[in-house]
Amino acid sequence: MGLKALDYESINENMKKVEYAVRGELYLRASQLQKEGKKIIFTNVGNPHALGQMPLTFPRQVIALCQAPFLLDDPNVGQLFPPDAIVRAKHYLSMIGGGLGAYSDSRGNPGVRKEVAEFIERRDGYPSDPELIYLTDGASKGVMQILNTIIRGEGDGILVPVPQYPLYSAAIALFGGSLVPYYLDESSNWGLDLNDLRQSVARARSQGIMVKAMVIINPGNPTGQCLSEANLREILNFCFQENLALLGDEVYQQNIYQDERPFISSKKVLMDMGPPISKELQLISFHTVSKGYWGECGQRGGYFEMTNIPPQTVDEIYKIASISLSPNVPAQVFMGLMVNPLKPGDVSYEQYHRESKGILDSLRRRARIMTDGFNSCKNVVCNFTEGAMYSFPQIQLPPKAIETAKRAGKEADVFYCLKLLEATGISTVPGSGFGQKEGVFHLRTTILPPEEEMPAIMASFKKFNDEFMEQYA
Ligand code: DCS
Repeated sequence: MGLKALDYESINENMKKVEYAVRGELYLRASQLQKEGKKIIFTNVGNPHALGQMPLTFPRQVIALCQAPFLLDDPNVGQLFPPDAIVRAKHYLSMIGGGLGAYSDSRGNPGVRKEVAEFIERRDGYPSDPELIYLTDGASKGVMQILNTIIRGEGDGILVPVPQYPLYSAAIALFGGSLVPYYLDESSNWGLDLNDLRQSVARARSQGIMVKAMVIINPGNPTGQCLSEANLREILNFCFQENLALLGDEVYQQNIYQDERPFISSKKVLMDMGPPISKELQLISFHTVSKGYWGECGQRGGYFEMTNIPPQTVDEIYKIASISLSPNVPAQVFMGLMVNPLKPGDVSYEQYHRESKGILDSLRRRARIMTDGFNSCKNVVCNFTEGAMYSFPQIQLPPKAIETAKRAGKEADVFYCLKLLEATGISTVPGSGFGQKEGVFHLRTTILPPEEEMPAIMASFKKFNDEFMEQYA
């Protein structure tokens, strides 16, 4: 008898090529240790609520009312919910029609898409068309939809930063395309070197790959850098010259921990540049409710905005989205609330402002504690986390450690991270999961553990690291 359809030997080969380190060997071992009763600090995923961050009160009040609309008819509703939450819940319920239990349009609810467009207009100072905004189940689904649209086969290349968030490498592998790496320069705070970029494109073309698009992650994951306006301009010009679409992953746009370079969107820089580029360059920008001070990862809300994409392509993307019927509807309400937040004077504004500022201020302090902590360790150097949610220190492993790892059949950074996990319970992701230059090692940790626990975590890291470095000196 021949192979069955779902026998391992006969399944989609592209699936087997996919690697996703954020939930890889380290994570599995950490879960195992946790089951055995060890206290694990899960800093492998940017999942704020899992590490104790409290949800913002106001959006949860609104969503609670949307989920249980009969509460709105309860005479006591005003004792449990503030008036602005009640008004907002009624607003979404009337906009959504069938309530949260009904499928929406496959692009998302038109009213929420209009709120997203208004947010983009306020942010960038340029018009945004709700018809070109699609709501998605987290930014991940949007990224996958777009990569699926671009990639026809192995001959299609996507420029991806290294280090990168492995959603990109994984999705490109799954769709059977070619990842074309460009390296971020650690010594210039993970800046982007245009010459290196040009060489990457030339090399790929000489191998017969048609480079079609470039991904940027701003602020960076895992690298934490914030791109300057000048840098974005260079990138856009480069894409224009090389005829590449730009995929702007801007999910960390609220997560900024320095004041010199406030977040500026690719869309705004593109529009500022004026024609012809502003009318021609194809840009897709992604956003989510999972990050920022929301951190509502489990709700799975996201959107992408399409700029200069031909209507026929927009329709094809719609058609494919329709196969999944509808993005999460509760998440669409979260997205509406995120892009259309409370204003000064609203009854719940003060609390909302206090909560969101509290989270961002604390993240800023944690970014500092973490970077300084890493830089105080032997053989560890770390760029400051300017944005996003991660630290990505370089671990300068001694040759003896690299040798020992090799004998154990492990990448050296995996070896180090496993030892760290066993000794301290700190669960990180080895740099090899994101890509790094040959012979250079890193780990990624989130800056999300509770602030009051941070000094102890860093002290325990330092103790482990410095002993490790002694041992393998
Ligand atoms: N883009 C980037 C750069 C991300 O870091 C993430 C999530 C996403 C997109 C997708 O997020 P959502 O699908 O939730 O909107 N970051 C992962 C990470 O590195 N740790 O946690 C999740």
